[in-house]
Amino acid sequence: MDKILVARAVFPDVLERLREHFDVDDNQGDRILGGDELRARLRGKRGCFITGSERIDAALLDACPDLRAVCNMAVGYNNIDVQACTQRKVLVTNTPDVLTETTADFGFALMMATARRMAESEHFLRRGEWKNWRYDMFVGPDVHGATLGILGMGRIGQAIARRGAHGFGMPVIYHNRSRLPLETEQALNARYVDKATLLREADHLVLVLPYSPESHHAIGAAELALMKPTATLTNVARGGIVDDAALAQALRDKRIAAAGLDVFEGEPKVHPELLSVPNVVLTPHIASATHKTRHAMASLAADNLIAALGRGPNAGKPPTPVNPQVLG
Ligand code: 8YV
Repeated sequence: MDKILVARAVFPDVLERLREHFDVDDNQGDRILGGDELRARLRGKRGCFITGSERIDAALLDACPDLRAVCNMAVGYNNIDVQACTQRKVLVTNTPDVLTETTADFGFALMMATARRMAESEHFLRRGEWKNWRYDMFVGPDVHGATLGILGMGRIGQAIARRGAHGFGMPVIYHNRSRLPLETEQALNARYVDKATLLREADHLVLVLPYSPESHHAIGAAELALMKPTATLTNVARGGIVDDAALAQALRDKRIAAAGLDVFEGEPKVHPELLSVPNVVLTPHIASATHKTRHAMASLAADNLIAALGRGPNAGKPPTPVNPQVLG
């Protein structure tokens, strides 16, 4: 039986299914496996089930030459050096589609909570500071009818645009590496603009682009300076796309009205300045966290691993490969 590592705690039924096919080294204690320990546990394994928290790089692959499949329980795979995997004929898989609508729900909710100052006003109430109603208490910008800006118009970006366009009457502007087909733009009430126009015109800007060296600090001081002082910024993509220090400064200076962040540079650490500014809603990377979706993500990662190592009904045909050329 092939040996695999399940690097993090996972749903018991998913683990059981993996045990039907493999000799499983699991980590249900969920202690984070650091560099050396991850390397030691991966040695001799043919496959691994990981999450966005584990890093797979060339050095690790060289130390674990038996490894043939790296299956991520996440749609984003910036934690994996895909090129190094492809060069060594290691298959990489991710979990697209199953989390699109759930993540879009959360992105939209975070944007609304940010615009309507829900966290800030809740903290005020909990501190016992609510003595009187006032006409201007926690007023903020409207969401309905405002211009929704989307940076990164993939599956999740489009699902957020749909919510804004059809539920809230929002004109949508977007910037992306490639432009959407005209029919899709029309269906989403979306207009393609350059990045500077997006920053200047959006009332609520939502980031949904993948993290890569090209998107590192795509939003920094210069970009924040282009935004409207009444605008909000929401990030449900990856930490590192936003320069958190520059954002904290912009929030403190009221350069923009507010931000909603589900992801952070160097998470689970959060920039200390972000913890002290009031006009930011902070959540611990939970955009895909519904029972159904997390289970679907884990099941899909397991399906990929089982098929990648030549087992089960889809043997040799993992459903969502990132580097399918390895299969060919
Ligand atoms: C995961 C995510 O919860 O899928 C992604 O890319 O960011 C989240 O849905 C996280 O990466 C854990 O694997």
